[in-house]
Amino acid sequence: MTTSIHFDIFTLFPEVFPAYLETSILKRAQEAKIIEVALHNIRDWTTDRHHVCDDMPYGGGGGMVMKPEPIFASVESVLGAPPTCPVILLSPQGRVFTQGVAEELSQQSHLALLCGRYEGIDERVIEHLVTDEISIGDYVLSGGELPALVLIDAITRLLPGALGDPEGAWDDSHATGLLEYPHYTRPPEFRGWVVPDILLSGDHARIARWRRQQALLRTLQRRPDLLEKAELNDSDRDFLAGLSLEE
Ligand code: 9D3
Repeated sequence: MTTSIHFDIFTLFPEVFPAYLETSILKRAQEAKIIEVALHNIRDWTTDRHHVCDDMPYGGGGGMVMKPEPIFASVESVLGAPPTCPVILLSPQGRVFTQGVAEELSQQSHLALLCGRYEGIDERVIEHLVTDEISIGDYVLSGGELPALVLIDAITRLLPGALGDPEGAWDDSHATGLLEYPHYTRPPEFRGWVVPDILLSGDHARIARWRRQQALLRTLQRRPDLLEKAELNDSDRDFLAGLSLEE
């Protein structure tokens, strides 16, 4: 069986997507039919002369609200009514996107991504069309387009065959839980800054141990929250215990 996902993106700014979708892994994944991405401009489903997609909020207040009619018309004309696939609204109010959420969504064969703009979307869209709301983190963006690309990128990387190099897939899944060790490439000395000797030693067991310890050290220093969920073995714990004493 072969896994593939069809993404339907509903947006007022379809033109922002192609450059990223036509680059590197996402480009190859589309060529290999691992993913398909269809872009739909919500404005194409307006019926008024000026193609208006926003309006003033009932009850007053600042900003504009996305009107429900063109959103329902676009989503239902592409997906049918009611849609049978998840309809995900990218929204600051959503559950936060994580690698775990990416893994969950990678099990679907069809996903609709609805990108909000303006101050918000008419709540009836959320109540009666949207099945899931996702945020990519606690900072303010201008709309859901970049978050939609973030989802597509993270989900596609999990699909079989999407990463040309199978090492990469292995590394990704096994690195979860810890930050990465530092990477070096040639030259061995650059502006007087040298590559750690051990990496040039050819001693693969010592190199693997050093990398693991660097990953543990960095995670402790920068993301101690990750250490609580990480899968640690006895020698990891010995190393970390030894560190806390040194300070
Ligand atoms: C500053 C305005 N906000 C408070 C009144 C409301 C607001 C509305 C719309 C804030 C951001 C947006 C547009 N953002 C998204 O559509 C969005 C988003 C984000 O801003 N951060 C993280 N994830 C996401 S997913 C969609």
